[in-house]
Amino acid sequence: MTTFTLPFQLDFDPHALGEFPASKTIIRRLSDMSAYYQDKAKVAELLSAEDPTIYRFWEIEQENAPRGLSFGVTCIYAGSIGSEFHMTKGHFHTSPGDELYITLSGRGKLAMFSREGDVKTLDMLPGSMCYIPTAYAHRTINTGADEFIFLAVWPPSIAHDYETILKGGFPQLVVKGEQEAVQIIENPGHQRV
Ligand code: PAN
Ligand code: ZN
Repeated sequence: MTTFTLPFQLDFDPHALGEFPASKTIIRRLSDMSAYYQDKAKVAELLSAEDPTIYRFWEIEQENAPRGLSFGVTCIYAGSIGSEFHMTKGHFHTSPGDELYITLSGRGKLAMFSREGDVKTLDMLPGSMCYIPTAYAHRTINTGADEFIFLAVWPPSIAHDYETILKGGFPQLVVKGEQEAVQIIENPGHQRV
């Protein structure tokens, strides 16, 4: 477990995240995410040859919960599964706790939706900060040709609900259209869970 004496400064290179002093490193490969992509034939084809890493994230959980802030860095590698760009699983927060995403490198989208039916898709570019209210499920998508890397900051009291997305998906899909255009389309398989 990484411990820091407060206050502290942390300098890190987003392109050398192996050195990030995380207390937890999570790797999501295609085999962990086959249920999340629409093109099941493409998933099976890719998995028969290799098991590509889709993204990785490094977390530092605040040890004095509920006080303080937890934070982490996510790197989504460039690529797509069929027409869908590489993306995170996405989740709801199950207890009150908003979150900030700050883009460090690359380009992507932040897909969000609330149970009340509000759907938002925001751009994430270096220098942009996105505010995610508690009630919104959130997923990030790498729409560029390079690694997409962002910093996330959240209160340590929250828990993550992945089940709802696993069962019902997001209402929107971010896909590669004609001439590599980034398109946001409706997900015909989305179910309210
Ligand atoms: C982020 C995410 C991270 C990975 O730190 O956990 O980007 O995405 P998934 O958790 O959906 O796999 C965050 O939103 N924390 O709350
Ligand atoms: Zn979150």
